Amino acid sequence: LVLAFVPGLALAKDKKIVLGFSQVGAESEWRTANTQSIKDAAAKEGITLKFSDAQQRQENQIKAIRSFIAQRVDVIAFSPVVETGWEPVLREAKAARIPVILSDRAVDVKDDSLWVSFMGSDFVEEGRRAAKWLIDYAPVKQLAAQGEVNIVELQGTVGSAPAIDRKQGFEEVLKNAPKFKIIRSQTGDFTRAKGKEVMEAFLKAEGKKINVLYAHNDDMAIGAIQAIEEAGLRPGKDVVIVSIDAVKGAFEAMIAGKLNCTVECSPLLGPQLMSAVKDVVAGKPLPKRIVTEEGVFPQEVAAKEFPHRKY
Ligand code: GYE
Repeated sequence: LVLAFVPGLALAKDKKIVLGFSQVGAESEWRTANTQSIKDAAAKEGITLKFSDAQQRQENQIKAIRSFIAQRVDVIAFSPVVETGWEPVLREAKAARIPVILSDRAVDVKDDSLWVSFMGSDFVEEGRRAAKWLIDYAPVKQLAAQGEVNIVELQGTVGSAPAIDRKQGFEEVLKNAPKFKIIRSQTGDFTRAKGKEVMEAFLKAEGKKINVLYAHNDDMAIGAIQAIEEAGLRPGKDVVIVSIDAVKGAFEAMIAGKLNCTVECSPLLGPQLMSAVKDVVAGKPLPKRIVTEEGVFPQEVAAKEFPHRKY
C-alpha cells in the first residue's frame, strides 16, 4: 500500500518503452507491409514508436539513429539499407548504452557486440529456393534438354544484404546446372519503375534470347512484366519469371498467368520485434539470430493460397 504512493516507482512502472525505428523507405509492397506491421505491433504493445523513413539513403538512416541517441530512446531498431559503413554510428549507440536490434537486413561489421539481435529471413536460402524451383520447372527442363537457358537477373539495391545474398544463393545452385546462364544482371533497386526500365534495356539488348527472368523482389518482376508485354512477348510463357517476397501483387500476377513462382519472404516482423524490444528492456538475453520461416509458391497454387495471404 505504501509502495503505491512512491511517485518514482509508479512512474517507472507506467513508463512506456520508447523505440526508435529507422526504416529503409517505401520502395516496395514488402516494405509498406513491413512498416504497417511494425506500427500495428508497437500500438498493440503500448510501445511509443519514433518512426523515421530514410528514403533508401544510408546518410538519412545515420542521421535518424543519431537523433534517436540524442533523444535517449530505450531501444533502437533499424533495417539497414546497405550492409557496410555502420561502425561509427553503432559505436555511438553502444557508448550511450542503447541496445540496437537489426530488423530484416543484416550489417557487415567486425564487432558483433554493436548489435544485440538480428531478426529476418535467410536471403541466401531464398536465392537457392528460386534456383531450385527454376531447374525443376517442366517447361524450363525441356529448354535445358534442347540447349541453353538464358537468364536475366534484376538485382535489389546495390550493397544491400538481400541483393548480395539472393544473388549468391541463386548462383550457388546454378553452379551444378551448366546449361543455365545468367546473360545480364543489373540492379532495379527493388522498385517497379526501375524493374521495368532495366527489363526494357535487357529486351533491347537480348530480345527473344531471354528465357528466364530472376528478380530479387516481386515489385521489380511486376515492373518487368509490363516491359515484356510492351515488347510483344508473353510474361510467364515466353519469359519464365521467378521472384521473391510473395506479396499480394505477385499472387495476382500468378493468377493472371504472368508470373511463374514467388519465394516467400515475410515482412510481418512487427510482433517479433516488439517482443524482442520488451525482452531487452527487461534485461532478458536475446537470441543473436531469429530466422523467419517461409515457403515457395508456384503459379499452380496461387488461386488457392491467395485468400490466406496477409500481405
Ligand atoms: O525483399 C524487398 C524490399 O529487405 C527483405 O526489401 C527486404 C527486401 C524485400 O524492398 O521487396
